[in-house]
Amino acid sequence: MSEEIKKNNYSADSIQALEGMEHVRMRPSMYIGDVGVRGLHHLVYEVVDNSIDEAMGGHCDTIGVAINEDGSVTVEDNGRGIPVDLHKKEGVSALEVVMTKIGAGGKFDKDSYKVSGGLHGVGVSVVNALSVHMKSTVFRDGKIYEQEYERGKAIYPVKQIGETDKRGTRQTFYPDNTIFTQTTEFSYDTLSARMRELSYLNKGITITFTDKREVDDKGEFKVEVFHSDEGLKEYIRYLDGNREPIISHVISMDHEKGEIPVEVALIYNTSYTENIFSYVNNINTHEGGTHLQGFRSGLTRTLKKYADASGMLDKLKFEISGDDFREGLTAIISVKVQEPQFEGQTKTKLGNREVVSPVSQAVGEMLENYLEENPNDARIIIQKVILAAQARHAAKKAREMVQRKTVMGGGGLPGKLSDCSEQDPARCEVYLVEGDSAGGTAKQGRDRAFQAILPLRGKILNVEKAMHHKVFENEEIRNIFTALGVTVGTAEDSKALNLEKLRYHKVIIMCDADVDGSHISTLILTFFFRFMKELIEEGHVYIAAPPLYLVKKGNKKEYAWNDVQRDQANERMGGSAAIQRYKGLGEMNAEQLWETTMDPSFRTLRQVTIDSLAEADRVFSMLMGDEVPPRREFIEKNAVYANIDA
Ligand code: 0RA
Repeated sequence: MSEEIKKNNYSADSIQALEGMEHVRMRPSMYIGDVGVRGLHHLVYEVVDNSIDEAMGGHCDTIGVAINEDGSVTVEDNGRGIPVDLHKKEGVSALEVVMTKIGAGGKFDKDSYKVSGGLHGVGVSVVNALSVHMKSTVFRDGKIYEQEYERGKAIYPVKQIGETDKRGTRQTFYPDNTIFTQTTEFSYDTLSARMRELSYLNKGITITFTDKREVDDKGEFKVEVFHSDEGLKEYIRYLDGNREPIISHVISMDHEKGEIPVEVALIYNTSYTENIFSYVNNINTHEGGTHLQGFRSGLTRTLKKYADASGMLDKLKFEISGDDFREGLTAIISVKVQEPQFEGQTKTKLGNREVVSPVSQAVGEMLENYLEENPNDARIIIQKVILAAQARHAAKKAREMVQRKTVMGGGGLPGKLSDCSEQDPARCEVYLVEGDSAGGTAKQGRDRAFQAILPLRGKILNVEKAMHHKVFENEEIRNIFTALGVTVGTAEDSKALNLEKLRYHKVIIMCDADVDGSHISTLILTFFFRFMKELIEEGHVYIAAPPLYLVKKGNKKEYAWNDVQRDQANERMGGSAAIQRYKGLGEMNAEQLWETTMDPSFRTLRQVTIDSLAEADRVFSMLMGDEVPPRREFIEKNAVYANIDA
């Protein structure tokens, strides 16, 4: 038994422990963020985190994660096993303390690598409290121990159930549907993406992910094995796999400087987008912070110094800005911080000042070495930076045009917009509709009090492949900006978006329910993702779901969104009903469009959310990039719904 556990006065705390667990059940959002889809998946991350910690401490190398047939989740590692010895004062095992006491998780191992992070690190007892049933199995000292819990309470003391030569910990939990009222169903894609991410962030560990809810044609479960020997270097290759690199290697480094482990990898590609993903203690810091600041300053300082010395900037008439060094850059930065201070709206911004300088120095050294050793690549990077500076000036002019129209233009709303009469943005919604004809139907069908319609002409510009000034020159895109009322950003920060003036709190993409329609939705989403990310992050973006079929017999009619619904409707009508397949929105009349897709009391909207920025970026770069075959296949299989929660 290690020191810390002895220090704690458990007997005095035993009643409090129960209160703590009750508190978790009363206010779950305080511990896991929310009780929706995100919070549900957070339970798995919490349990996996504990095994990752054991691995990072050098005590295990394999973690198994499984969604079981009954919908529960099992996480197993080959670590030392959570101690089960009896605590004299408390009269219960260390395992029971860990499982049933809030704030006990992992902390009792002083030598542990454990670093606590944001929402994570709340402890496995929180998962236990929010599960109808949980079972811990420990393989330790040649024996197998077990304990089970219901809604966080042990139902029997730890018992030995057998002998083994295995070592490790296995945790199985079944989330409580009275807490997670929306759903208790785990998403394969969400968990798989996170396990992949974790394997890149923690090189050397093998994570096996199995879904036992279904079997394939061969009667086998879906299994994925994630393992990365090269960590972030490989992660960059994975993320940028659909982009074309302009330099010969991924630039990377991995070292500890002044107590803070820093890992960085980056590459430059032919695109015009900047993609930097930052992590603290394996948590994606969406809002950036001091580590990102250190990264940027190290990158700018080193490249600028090299460029100045090279003489390549001599003829340049423009100042080069920080942004220019990051066009076509994909980078990942991962730091481990003992006591992270998380700030910002979503608590995903690192505040620790002491992180800036070590990261900046590490990045500087890494780049200096690379540029030195690869002069050809160095020249290519600097050329790209110069081009970016030139394009930025062109883009600035184009943007100012949009700005003038948006801010000053008096009757500056696009002519094609049919606005609503309501003034309060919180109650207003705008439908972005594919094509002028469907736009006309939507205009007739809508409730003009609060629903605005903006028809978009066919395919909008693919922003993934266009230079920024082209984006701002594009009429459809300008129409979207002006209709939404948001300003585009400033010279200092071209991507800073001002959402305060947003004229509609629901922005609804309405396209045909076919491959072309989903391609157009994807184009619009790509535009939002690259230029109005906050709009998605703040939950303003939705996808409308028009029906696929009208099933009609006599004066009975029903709509169907899939084949099963269609057949059921037909059966309800006694069979042989007339079935109309809608090939597009245009085939519906105004009344039908209203009652199926626009009437708030009946329609289903799919809110667009981003689980993982990195995965979303990869998917968009694939969907919109040059590699056609994977795109076709992906769109046909998933439409645009890969990153969308129903
Ligand atoms: C603290 C001490 C010891 C093991 C662990 C924590 C531990 C916790 C978890 C959580 C999931 N898997 C885990 N594996 C190990 C034991 C220290 C020792 O044996 O000396």
